Amino acid sequence: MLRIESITLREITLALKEPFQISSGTQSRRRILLVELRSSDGVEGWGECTAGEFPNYSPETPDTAWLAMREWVSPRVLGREFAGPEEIHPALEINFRGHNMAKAAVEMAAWELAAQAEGVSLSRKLGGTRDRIRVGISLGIQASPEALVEKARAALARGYRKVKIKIKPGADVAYVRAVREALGPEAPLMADANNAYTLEDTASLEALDELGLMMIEQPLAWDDLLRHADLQKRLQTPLCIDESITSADRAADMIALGSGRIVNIKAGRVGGFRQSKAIHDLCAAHGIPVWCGGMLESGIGRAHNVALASLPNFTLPGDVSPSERYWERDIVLPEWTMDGEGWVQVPVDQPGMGVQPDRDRIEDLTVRREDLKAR
Ligand code: OSB
Ligand code: MG
Repeated sequence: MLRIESITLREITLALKEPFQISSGTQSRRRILLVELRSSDGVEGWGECTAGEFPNYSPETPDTAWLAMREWVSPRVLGREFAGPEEIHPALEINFRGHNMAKAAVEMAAWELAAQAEGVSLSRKLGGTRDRIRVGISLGIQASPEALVEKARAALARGYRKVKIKIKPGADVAYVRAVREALGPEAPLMADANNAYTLEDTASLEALDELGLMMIEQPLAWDDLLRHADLQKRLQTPLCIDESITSADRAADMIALGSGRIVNIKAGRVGGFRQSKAIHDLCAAHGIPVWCGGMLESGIGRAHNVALASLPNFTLPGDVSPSERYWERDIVLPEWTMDGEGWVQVPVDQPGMGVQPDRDRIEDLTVRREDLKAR
């Protein structure tokens, strides 16, 4: 039985080591919402909201998520008895549209709380089977092809097993081709357009099709599946869908339409771990590989991603880079590390997510806080 007595919302700001540019904008810092659940037995569960500062990836932002968590998510969760965390997402879906990242932050913290209460790792609580996961890096748009080549070369030397190159019109074919030529035909490269193209301007995408990419991620509109299916018929390279898959039903639509052959699962985008597991299972049944995406999370959201990526059909390296790739100093102890072959260990021998929130540091960084309690 799961009964949540209180939810603490906090906002912190963390400066990125370097600005991260995607086709729809640049960010130099993350405004991060953390949620801390407490059960009637005094067990805690932490979660992180993945909404970006501006609604250029999904419609949510830290401010809309804060409002949604306070006004609509918390009242449905606080003081209620759930048989387990899998009952939370259905309760949040009744006559409550959207706000997936707000819902997910609380739902995922409830899975963490349940894992802590049972003394099992979050990985195993979710059905994870791996002891370590392979990871890649997502490289933002650079000032020149030469600058990108140096970043990609350094990433492979560091051990990353997949190099994702952000692209936009004007920074696409020449950039990716330069990396392919410099790093050779075997280098595990992919491109992510974050919706920068339309079916009317596919020349760049057709040129990218010649460069032996593992996949091209979400070239078309953020909520599109039909046009992606048209595009996939014209390309050899598998399309990977990110933004458009907001639920297990949308993943089923992708499979039925042939909109893509690979899925990037971000638990925040789909409303939490229950939907992530459903998408994982559906894709496994259809022979569709999945990998764990990222939203430049702090060590808390990262812990949840590591646990999710330990499920069996996460067969491709995820955007789950170690703490050092993002921050001078993370907010968990220990920080997330990666070895020289691109492995991140899954903490399966400890209860819950396997890292400790650095409370003193989080307290110092907190700029806004609200305590919500069961009535
Ligand atoms: O499309 O995957 C994306 C970051 C912000 C918004 C969208 C995306 C990303 C990333 C980050 O690629 C990957 C990471 O967390 O390392
Ligand atoms: Mg993406």
